[in-house]
Amino acid sequence: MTHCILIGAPVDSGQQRPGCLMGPAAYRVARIAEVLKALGHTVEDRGDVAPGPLGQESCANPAVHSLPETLGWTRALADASARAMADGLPIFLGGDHSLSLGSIHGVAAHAAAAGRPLFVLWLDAHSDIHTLASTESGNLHGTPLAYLAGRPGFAPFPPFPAPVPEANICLFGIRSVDPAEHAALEETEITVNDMRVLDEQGFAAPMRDFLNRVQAAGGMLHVSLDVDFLDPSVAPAVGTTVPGGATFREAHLVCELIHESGLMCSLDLVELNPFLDDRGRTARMMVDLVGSLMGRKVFDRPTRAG
Ligand code: Z70
Ligand code: MN
Ligand code: MN
Ligand code: MN
Repeated sequence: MTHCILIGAPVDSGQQRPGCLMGPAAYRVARIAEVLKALGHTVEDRGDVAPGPLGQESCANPAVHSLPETLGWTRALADASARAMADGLPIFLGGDHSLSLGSIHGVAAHAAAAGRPLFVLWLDAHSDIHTLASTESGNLHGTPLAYLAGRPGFAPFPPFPAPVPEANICLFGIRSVDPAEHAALEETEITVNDMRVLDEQGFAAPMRDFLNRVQAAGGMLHVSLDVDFLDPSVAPAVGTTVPGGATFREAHLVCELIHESGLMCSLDLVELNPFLDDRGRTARMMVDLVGSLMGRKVFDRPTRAG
């Protein structure tokens, strides 16, 4: 039994297709709290976070937009996240992926204070490892991984409390990488399980490899689940659809493996744009995956060791 803390993060400033701000409401309508309670968990809904006050910050890259808004969200979410980590397992209901600049900030502060290594699993079509200098779209939802890895160029942002070592980061399912991101990834130790790797090796073995490493290190695991990790045929409600994503079954398997590991301490649900949904099916799909992440299974049986 886990104490689950729902935190609405209606962030829409990290990209340019309005609608992600409706995400928290859609998850509640899709009965996320009831699904968690039916699995035996306790649930505390802390409502939606309010963005912090707007400053006047700017940066050298003229493409970057909505920087003060995203900074306001980052500060407010970092604070809400650190407080929730002390009380249970926070589930951030997004909101675009720039919310992770704040959610993981708070998680990292908590892990550092607890003296435990933090690991981050990025389930996404994109690598989200732009810096403020390298982004061409100027969409800050493409930057959180660089921020949490402690890469330079985030001057207007609060310093990241304890950068996550590259060896503790795993990208999973990616299939859309910009040239600057490609160059950045090539010089890191970040584990890159792109779709080529998963097509060849399957989803289970690379996932078990990573989870085993987290376990061996006594680590805490943050999972950041972008809707576009999924194939658009099962999850159409995203701004940028990228073909070739995880199927219904592959995504559920990943979630079941994460649950069995018992390692997940915090979760982001990001990029749901309910304005683009088809009768709520993407919201329901995401809530269904949260069910698997939190213990729903068809049969309770000993699982094959990895
Ligand atoms: C591209 C950029 C992105 C969505 C992340 C895409 C970023 N690399 N898009 N998630 N939907 O604009 O920086
Ligand atoms: Mn993303
Ligand atoms: Mn994405
Ligand atoms: Mn984009």
